[in-house]
Amino acid sequence: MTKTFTRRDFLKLSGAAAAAYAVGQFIPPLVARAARDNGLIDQNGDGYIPTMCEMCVWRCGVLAKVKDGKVVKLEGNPEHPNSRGKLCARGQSGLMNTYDPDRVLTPLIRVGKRGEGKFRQASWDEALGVVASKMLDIKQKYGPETMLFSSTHNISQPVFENILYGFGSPNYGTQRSLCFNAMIVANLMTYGMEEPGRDYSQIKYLILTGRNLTEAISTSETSALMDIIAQGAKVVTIDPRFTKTASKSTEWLPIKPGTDSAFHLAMINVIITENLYNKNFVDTYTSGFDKLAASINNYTPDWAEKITGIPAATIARIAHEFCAAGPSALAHNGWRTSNFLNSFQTQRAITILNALVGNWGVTLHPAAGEGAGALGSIPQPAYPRVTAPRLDGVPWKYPFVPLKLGIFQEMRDGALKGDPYEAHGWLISRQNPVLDLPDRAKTLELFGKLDFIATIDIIMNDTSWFSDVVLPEASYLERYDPLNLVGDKVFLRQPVIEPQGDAKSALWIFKELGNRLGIGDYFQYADEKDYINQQLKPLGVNVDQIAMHGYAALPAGEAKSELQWSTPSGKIEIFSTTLQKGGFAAVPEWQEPPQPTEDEFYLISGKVGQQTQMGTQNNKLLHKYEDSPRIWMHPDAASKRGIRDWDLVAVTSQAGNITVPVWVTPSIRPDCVYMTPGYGHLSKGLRTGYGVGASDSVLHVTYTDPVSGSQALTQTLVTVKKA
Ligand SMILES: Nc1nc2c(c(=O)[nH]1)N[C@H]1C(S)=C(S)[C@@H](COP(=O)(O)OP(=O)(O)OC[C@H]3O[C@@H](n4cnc5c(=O)[nH]c(N)nc54)[C@H](O)[C@@H]3O)O[C@H]1N2
Ligand SMILES: Nc1nc2c(c(=O)[nH]1)N[C@H]1C(S)=C(S)[C@@H](COP(=O)(O)OP(=O)(O)OC[C@H]3O[C@@H](n4cnc5c(=O)[nH]c(N)nc54)[C@H](O)[C@@H]3O)O[C@H]1N2
Ligand code: SF4
Ligand SMILES: [Mo]
Repeated sequence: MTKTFTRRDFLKLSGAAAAAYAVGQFIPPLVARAARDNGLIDQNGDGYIPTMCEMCVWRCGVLAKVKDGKVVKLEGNPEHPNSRGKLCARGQSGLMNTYDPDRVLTPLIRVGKRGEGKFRQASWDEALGVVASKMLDIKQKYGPETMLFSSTHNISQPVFENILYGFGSPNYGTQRSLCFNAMIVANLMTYGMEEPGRDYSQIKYLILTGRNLTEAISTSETSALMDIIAQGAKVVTIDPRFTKTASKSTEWLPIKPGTDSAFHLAMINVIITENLYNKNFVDTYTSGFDKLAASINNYTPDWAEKITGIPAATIARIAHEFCAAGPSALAHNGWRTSNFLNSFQTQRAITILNALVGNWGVTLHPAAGEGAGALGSIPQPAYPRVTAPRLDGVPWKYPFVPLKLGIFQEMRDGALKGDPYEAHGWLISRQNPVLDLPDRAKTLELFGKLDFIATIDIIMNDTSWFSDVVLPEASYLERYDPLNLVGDKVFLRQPVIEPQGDAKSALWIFKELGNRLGIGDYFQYADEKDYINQQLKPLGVNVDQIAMHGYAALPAGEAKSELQWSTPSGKIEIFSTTLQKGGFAAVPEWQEPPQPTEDEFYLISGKVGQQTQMGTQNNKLLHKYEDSPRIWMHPDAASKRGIRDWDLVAVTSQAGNITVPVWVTPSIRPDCVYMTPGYGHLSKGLRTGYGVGASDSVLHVTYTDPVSGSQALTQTLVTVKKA
């Protein structure tokens, strides 16, 4: 983490800058303008400009040190609540996101065979013209629904959505079903909200089920976890791997994958049969407790011990400790909860455990109101009505998957099978489906069938590599984006250097493409600053006025009632009538996952602190030899197969096979192997990342949970043999 940069330092610095703001000759015009208007840099053009990180979705506050028209250092902005003056390793390495020698800096049009990597440079006018005419061609010949669109969470995403909904396609793939569908749908069914907020300051007892907070970072939550550990809170980590979070916990339970719901059901059994629950809370604020009580008799700790590998006495003890902490306890419902087809049951059991200790209003709260209503919106017409069914089967095959979440892997499979119709084109923005979807061969097969693929990215990622047109976005240090809401403030991303080459902001790209598609009415802003000024209008400030500190405060929102839930009964639904109507288990139940044979392992995927998803492996500052990804294997499993540390092994699943070196380590159960995702790039346009490691997406079999639409990432079984 970086040195602490105090608010005083910042004010001192900006005061000094304001005193002498003549603009030096090296300063690019965009930044020079900001400097002139706001006094952010001194006469040599040097200074700190506040903006936001985009090395991951937390968008911590950054103070970018600019010298001679170049960014030379990124510091945390102490005024930002997520980072509070700190940046993680990825945030610190953000310079290389901008200065990566493999950046795509002009629009590219494919000249060789698809996937051969031969492109020619083109002007924006030509490239956008090609994209628009191909898309309109597809619309005219086959219908707008045969164009696929996809993008992963980012702040210009609502503007991207104007392209697809304005164009008239219902087929939109986001990361959500690969990430948190099981958690969100379970929360909706139980609490009537997507994700409650957590108040760490109140937590004395925390159960983390497959939530690796110290590596799979959520800045504010990760530091809050460290704070409560320092203050003596008990933390129980349930994970088949000894993660860094496990190492910081009071207790690590190396559970057998896919059996978490058995563990939680047994906790519920103990809590109910021994009357440990908060009767007053349960009677007043929940519905269906009796039906739960009648359903858990068989789920004893002895029963769960055989399934989970966790001793019955440990399960019973944890149930007791959890209830003893009362409302100061929290069972965390995780984030990437897409592990098994039964993960939805795990999620429901977790929501119910929280209800049983009555922690609502103490450690759990309604999510803070986003305050979005306080910002101005950009006018736009209503979207055209779409009658075509969605390729992902939502809602016609998957009635409980919210339309907004969708099922990305099913959209791909529907398009590939032509069920209910074939797809012809794909427009991708800020996403890497070649690596993020399970079963890479299938994704590439679909790529092979499509008439047209275009990608908007900053580098030649694997998806760009297989595209017909690549449109280069300016990096996050080179552009404006729509405002980002965090708590009671809106934060500004502003360019700290001029875009390199011909790269452009997403706001510019989407508007220009929209105009060429004949849907310009969805993009009623003159330029990026005008977009932000329209957002800021109700606050009575403009972008130049907030540039100095990089944020604006929002008026206080209405306080939300703590004890209200938007469920059919208005209570926390332990028994879900909605699930019952859909023919699904209305109280959580045990559903047995597939078992590995003697020969097989569960394949575990999981984040590491120094990389983000599938997108940062080409960053030279993050790429180190010791990070060279190996597959983890327990010493017992290795010696049984005559495998030693660093041996190359062939890993095979029903979907594919790869070769990787082994790390023999007791940090994993003997029936599991683990791989870091995001390696094994196919694009030779990534000169640092290419040739490093292998991709677990080659091995993942596509399994979709029928209730939530989650892809079950740990459900894939593999064999491992010496290569
Ligand atoms: N540094 C960094 N931080 C990130 C990200 C990143 O890419 N890099 N990505 C962000 C995103 S998008 C997300 S979704 C979150 C993910 O946050 P998490 O969900 O916490 O992270 P993961 O590493 O995906 O998975 C967590 C753990 O689940 C374990 N696991 C797998 N199968 C099972 C099982 O059956 N039972 C149990 N109990 N555990 C199991 C894995 O061993 C792994 O340690 O992280 C966010 N933060
Ligand atoms: N095997 C395996 N698969 C997984 C997971 C796993 O743990 N293991 N995790 C799942 C989860 S939780 C998630 S959230 C998804 C994430 O997977 P994706 O949704 O694909 O997210 P990223 O890998 O972050 O890809 C983002 C792309 O954005 C590009 N990019 C970066 N900055 C910019 C920018 O400023 N502008 C533009 N236009 N592009 C930019 C990067 O180059 C990268 O190609 O993967 C899922 N798939
Ligand atoms: S957590 Fe790290 S990578 Fe993510 S926004 Fe914050 S500093 Fe950047
Ligand atoms: Mo995610």
